[in-house]
Amino acid sequence: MNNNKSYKPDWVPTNGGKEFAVNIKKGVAQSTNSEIKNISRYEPTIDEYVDGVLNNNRTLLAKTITLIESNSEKHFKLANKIIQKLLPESGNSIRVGITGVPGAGKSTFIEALGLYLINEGHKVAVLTVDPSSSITKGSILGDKTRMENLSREPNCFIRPSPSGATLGGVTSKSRETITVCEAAGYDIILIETVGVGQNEITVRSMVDFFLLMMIPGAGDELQGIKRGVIEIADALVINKAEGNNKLKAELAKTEYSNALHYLTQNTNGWHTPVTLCSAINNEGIKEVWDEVLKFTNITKNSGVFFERRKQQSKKWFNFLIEEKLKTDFFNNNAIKEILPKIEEQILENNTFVIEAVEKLFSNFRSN
Ligand SMILES: Nc1nc2c(ncn2[C@@H]2O[C@H](COP(=O)(O)OP(=O)(O)OP(=O)(O)O)[C@@H](O)[C@H]2O)c(=O)[nH]1
Ligand SMILES: [Mg+2]
Repeated sequence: MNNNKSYKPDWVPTNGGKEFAVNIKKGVAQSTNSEIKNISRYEPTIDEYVDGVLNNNRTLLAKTITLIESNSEKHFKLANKIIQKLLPESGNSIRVGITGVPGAGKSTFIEALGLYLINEGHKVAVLTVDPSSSITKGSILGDKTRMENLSREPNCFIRPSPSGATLGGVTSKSRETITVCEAAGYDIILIETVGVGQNEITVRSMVDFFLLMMIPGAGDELQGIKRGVIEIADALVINKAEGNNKLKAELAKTEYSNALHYLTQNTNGWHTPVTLCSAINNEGIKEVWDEVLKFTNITKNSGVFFERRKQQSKKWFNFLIEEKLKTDFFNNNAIKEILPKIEEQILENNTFVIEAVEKLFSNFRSN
């Protein structure tokens, strides 16, 4: 075949004239460059992942978190091996949880705080915990978690929660994600969660300091704030305290400060403060952080800080055992086969529930 850009097909007689107008254009040959092929399929080794995270290679950091968030067994095992190697390098951070009703200004506040902290020489990782619950019907934070100025900072890493995750799922993923970010050198971890359902409790169980963001003027009921949430907070921050709102914010501050005298404090040796801020105007941000620093100073000196982390690890351990038991049980072949039948029997009132459970477990144990 000739090498010209266009040529006559084979069936055209060699001495064929212009009546054979057909010409074939040579297309672009498929790339045989094995290097290019390998790049797209390239799967880093465990050590490459580990070194990448430790050197804050953002691509490998993001890839590691993707492995953690994956539901595939293969990825899960790989992620575990990576985390195991990263564990000794983790733990050196202040973990702060931020909750509040949708629209309170959490993301705006995190952006302002993040920029302030980076300016102070810190490295900041921002995670969001936003499970698709039956109440929120999917992601509330979703696209809104942009934090555009902050996301441009080289010393900031923002990771929105995995989409479609359940609360239990988000919990397990977020904890591991914190570990990985700490190993990558992020010394401040900010976790945004929306004040719905069990989220606050979940996030409380993985942070050192828990901040409840509120807005002035709306009653507690309107803000969906239950007393229980105030009791697990280490600081109350009233946002949007500017202009016409300022006076209302001051009033709210007095009310909450008074109320806090009658409530159980969340952390031993720490009196939950109430502060004002205007995240959009960058006001009151440093004051909030000063409280966090005061808190870590006091609790580290008293040992409460470290004791809490220990207790959190213990609870986490128990939680994972429960999760594993559940997974093993429902993935067991015998259970998978017999469960629908027993459910049917229960619906038809053919068996007692307690008896059905016994039957299931004896099948589970013998398999
Ligand atoms: N006036 C005023 N508006 C603010 C302030 N902080 C945030 N906002 C506005 O409030 C709206 C909600 O802010 P977000 O930061 O997205 O609130 P959020 O709590 O993260 O909301 P969700 O992620 O949906 O739960 C936006 O329009 C912000 O511009 C503030 O200090 N003052
Ligand atoms: Mg937000």
